[in-house]
Amino acid sequence: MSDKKNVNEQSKDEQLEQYRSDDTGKQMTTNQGLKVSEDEFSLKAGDRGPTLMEDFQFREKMTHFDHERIPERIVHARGYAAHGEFEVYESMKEFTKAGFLQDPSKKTPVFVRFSTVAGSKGSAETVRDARGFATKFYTEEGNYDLVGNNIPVFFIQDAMKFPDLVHALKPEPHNEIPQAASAHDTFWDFVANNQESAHMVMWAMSDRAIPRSFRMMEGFGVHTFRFVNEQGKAHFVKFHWKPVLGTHSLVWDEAQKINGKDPDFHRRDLFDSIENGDYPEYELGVQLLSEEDEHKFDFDILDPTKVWPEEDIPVKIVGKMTLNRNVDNVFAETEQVAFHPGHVVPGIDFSNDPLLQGRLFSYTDTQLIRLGGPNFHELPINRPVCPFHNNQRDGYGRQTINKGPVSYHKNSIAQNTPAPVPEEQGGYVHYQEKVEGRKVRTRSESFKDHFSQARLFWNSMSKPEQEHIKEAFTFELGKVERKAIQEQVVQMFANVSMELAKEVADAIGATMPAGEDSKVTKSSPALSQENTAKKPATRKVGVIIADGFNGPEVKTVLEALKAEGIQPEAISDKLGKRKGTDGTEIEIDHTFLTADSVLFDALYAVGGEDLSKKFVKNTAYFINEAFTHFKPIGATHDGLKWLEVNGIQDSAGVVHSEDMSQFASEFVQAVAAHRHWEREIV
Ligand code: HDE
Repeated sequence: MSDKKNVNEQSKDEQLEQYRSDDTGKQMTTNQGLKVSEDEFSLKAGDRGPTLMEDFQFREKMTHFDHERIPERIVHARGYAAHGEFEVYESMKEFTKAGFLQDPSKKTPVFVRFSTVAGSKGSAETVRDARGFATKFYTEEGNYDLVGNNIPVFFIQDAMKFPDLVHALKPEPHNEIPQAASAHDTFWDFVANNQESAHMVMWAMSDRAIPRSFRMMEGFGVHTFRFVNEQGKAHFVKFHWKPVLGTHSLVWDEAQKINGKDPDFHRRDLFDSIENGDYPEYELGVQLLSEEDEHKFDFDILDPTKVWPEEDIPVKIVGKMTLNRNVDNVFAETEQVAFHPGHVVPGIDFSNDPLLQGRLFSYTDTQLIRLGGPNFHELPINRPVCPFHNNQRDGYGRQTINKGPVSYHKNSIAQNTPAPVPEEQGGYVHYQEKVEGRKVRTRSESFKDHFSQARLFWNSMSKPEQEHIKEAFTFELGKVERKAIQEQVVQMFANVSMELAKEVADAIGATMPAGEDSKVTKSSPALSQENTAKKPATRKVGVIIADGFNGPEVKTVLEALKAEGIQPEAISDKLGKRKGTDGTEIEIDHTFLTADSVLFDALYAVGGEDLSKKFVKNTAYFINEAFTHFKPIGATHDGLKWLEVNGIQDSAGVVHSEDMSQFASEFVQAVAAHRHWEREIV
C-alpha cells in the first residue's frame, strides 16, 4: 500500500487493506489504546464486593457488546457475499458509454450479495423464495449497482404496493409464523387479491425458487433500463446473469430436509467453492431494444411482470464475472454493504417502470435506519474506488476530515470548487426523455394482462417441471387454512392453466374450476431448466465405504471423478481411515450421523467386507432417499446389493458396470445430468 495515495485513489483491495485488522499475537488494549492488564474480572470493592462504577474497562466492553447488532434488512435479511471481478468481452461502445463496458482488458472489481427475500437474518437458506442477486461494480466512474433477483419478473407493478406485499409475505403478525415461507394465508390472500402477481407466482412455485446453489442460478435486473451511448442515443436494456455451471435446482422434499441438516447450505457451498479455487462464474447478457420498437410487443416493456422472450429479443452475452475472494468479515462487508438501483454511471439510465421508480427512493431511505445515518457510503465496503468530493458534511459516524472553510456551492474562497463536471468530461446527465401527462394514480391499460405470460411460462416448462409446479401449489395451498382463499387461488390460476388448476383443486379438495383453458400457445424454451448447461464439475459425490473395499477399483473411479472436477467425500460408520483389500487407505470425511444424502449431488456405493447391520441399514436409507430425489447413484461390486435391495438397478441414472473405466465415464455423465426425472414419469 502506497503511503502517498489518498484512500479514494486506491484499488478496492488496497482500500480494504487499511481497514483489515489481524489481532493475532497483539497486546490487548481498550478502544482508546490503553493496555489491558486483566480481562476476566470486573473491578470490585473486595473479592466478594459490588462492582464499581469506576470500571470504565468493563463499561466499554459491555456497551460495545450491547450495541453489536444493527436492524436486519426488512427484506433480503439472510444473505451471503463474495468479492470478484468483471470483464467485458467486447466494447459496448455502440450502445453505452459506461466506462466499465468499453475495454476487454480492464477488470472491474465487484462485490456480490445473494439472499433470500422473506426470512430473517438467521433463517434457513433452501426455502422456497426468490433469491436476491445484487452486484456492486466499483467502476472508475463511481459505483454501479445491479440489484437483481434470480427471477426475471416481480409480484407487483407499482412500488406503492411493496409494503403490502411484504407484510403479506412475512410471518403473520399475530403469531409470527411461519418463518421464511410463503405457505400461509396472508401471502395467498394477497396473491388472490392482486392478480398481477400471477406470473411471478408461477416462477415462485417452480424449481427456480429452490436453487441448488448460488453458483447455479440466473440473475436478472428485472426492470427495463436504458443504455445511452456517447452520441446520446438510447436503447432499452434488460440485464441477465447466466451461470457458467447452468441453472439447477433442488427438489422440494430435499430442500426442506436440508434446512434441518444444514441451514447454511448455500453459504457453505459458496464459501467452500471459493476456498477450493472453484470460482463461480456468470456471464453478463443484455437484451437490447431500440426506442422505436418500444410499442411493438403484446406487452408493455415497462411492466415488471413481463419477460422479453429470449427467442424474440436474443440475449447478447457481453462479459463475465468471476467471484474469487471470500469476505474477511461478514458483518463489516456482507452486512454493511448498501445496494441501490439508483447507483448508476454515465451510459446507464432508468425507464419509467413504476416499480423501478419507487425503488429509487426506497434503498437510500432504508440504509438511513439500517446503517444509522447518511455516511454509509464511507464504510469500507461501500466506498467508491474513484475520488468523491462534494459539500455534504457531518452526520453520525462521519469519517472524512474535510479541510478548509468551504462546504457550499457556489463559492469564491475555493474558486467555486468542488465544481460540477460537464457531460463531455464525465458528468452524469439524465437521459432527456420527453414526458407529458396528467397527474394520475392509475394502472396503465397496457399493464392489465396478467395471465398471458404466466401461461407462456407454463407452456415452456418440461413435464417434470410442470409436475413440480403442481406439487408446489398443492403444498402451499395445503398449508392455507381459509377455504375461501384456496378457492380464490384455484380460480385465479385457472386463467393460466386448467390442467394446473384442476389438479390442484382435486388435491386440496377445492371446487373444480370451470371455463375455457387459456388460448396462449406460445412457449419460450429458454425458460426451461431442461435446456441449461449440464456439467459435472464441482458436484459433490458421497462415497459410502467400509473396510475391505476393493482398492484398485475405488482408486480408478475416484481419480476419474476428480479429473472431471467432481468432489468425492467419503462417508462411513465412523471417522478415521478405512483400509482397502490392497492396503489403500481412505480418510473418512463424514459419518452417517454428520452426513445425509440430501447434502450430496450423487452417491457412489462402494461398501466393503463384513459390514455391520447398521452400516447396511444406513446405506440403504441413503440410497433410497437419493433415489427419491432423482439423484445419480453409482455402485460397483459390493455396492450392487443396495441397488437390488431397493429394486432400482434398472432405473435411469443408476449406474453399475463390471468395467471400471466404463463405470466411471457413465457415472460422470449421470452426475452431469444433475437429476434423472425419467424416474418421476414412470
Ligand atoms: Fe428490493 N429492497 N425492493 N427488490 N431488493 C431491498 O434495500 C424494494 C425489488 C433486491 O443484498 C431493501 O438495502 C422496493 C425488485 C435485492 O443488500 C429495500 C421494491 C428486485 C435486495 C428494498 C423492491 C429487488 C433488495 C431492503 C418494489 C429485483 C437485497 C434492504 C418497488 C430486481 C440487496 C435494502 C442486498 C433489498 C426495497 C423490489 C432486489 C427495502 C420498495 C423488483 C437483491 O430498500
